[in-house]
Amino acid sequence: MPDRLAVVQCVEFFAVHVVVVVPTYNEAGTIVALCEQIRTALPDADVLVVDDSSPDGTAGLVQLAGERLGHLSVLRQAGKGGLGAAYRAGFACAIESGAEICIQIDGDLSHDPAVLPALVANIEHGADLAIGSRYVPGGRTVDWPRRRQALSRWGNRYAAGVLGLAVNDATAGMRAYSVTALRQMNFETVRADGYGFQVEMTHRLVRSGGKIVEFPITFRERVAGVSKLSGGIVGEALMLVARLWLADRRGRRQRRRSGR
Ligand SMILES: Nc1nc2c(ncn2[C@@H]2O[C@H](COP(=O)(O)OP(=O)(O)OP(=O)(O)O)[C@@H](O)[C@H]2O)c(=O)[nH]1
Ligand SMILES: [Mg+2]
Repeated sequence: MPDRLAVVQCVEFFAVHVVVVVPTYNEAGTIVALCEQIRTALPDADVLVVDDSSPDGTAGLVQLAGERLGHLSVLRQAGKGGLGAAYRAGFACAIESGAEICIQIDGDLSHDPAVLPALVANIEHGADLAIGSRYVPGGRTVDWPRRRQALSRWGNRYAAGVLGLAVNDATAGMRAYSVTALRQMNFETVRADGYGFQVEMTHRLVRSGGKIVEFPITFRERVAGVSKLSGGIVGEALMLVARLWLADRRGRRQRRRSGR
């Protein structure tokens, strides 16, 4: 069972180095507004957009916005490599720049940046991972088609049930990690590339004894652009849960044999 902390509601001023990592592939319709909203929510944070050479020119828009907003840069990847690869590269870059807290947020305005200070506050109060959760009381999903909602709900139940994660929204894309926890869990070796990345990261954090807080958020359907969800990504996540379950079982057996 993950160690549970009470959710911190009040937001205070902080002096830690926060980097907000935004993975993008063809998010030209929303990325500038998102960066502006992040700047308003967290005026002192650095924003790092990790773009996989989006054909719609997302990276160029970020560069222009960076000249106006400051503390906003773009990490250009050679081609579409998946969400996991983008986050691994973004976290590594953020940590190298001295980040103490790394935040994840989608580039399509599905997540409200106004919640970011609350996520940071929860890390500052001792959590290793603060999740912006759709599936705790107060959390919800707006305007998502029923089929998409069902996939997300049942995907979460499957992952949490099979792996015993005791987390309500293990696939959530809006999160904050303490860099200490990221280092301890060797995030560079996380293998999943699609949405399974969130599940594999959650699993690692739980297994390493990390403290998790889930904070309620409202998730909205994207306002522009198209979804990158594919059958391959869902398949990868299903296989991933099976792989992690087997690894857990192997670990339990080895510990029993060695009497630990
Ligand atoms: N760099 C990078 N970003 C990606 C890739 N795939 C998805 N993303 C970004 O990851 C974030 C989440 O992806 P979405 O397609 O919005 O996923 P979703 O929110 O589950 O699905 P929809 O909102 O229905 O599209 C968005 O900012 C995407 O642009 C990728 O291969 N590389
Ligand atoms: Mg989205």
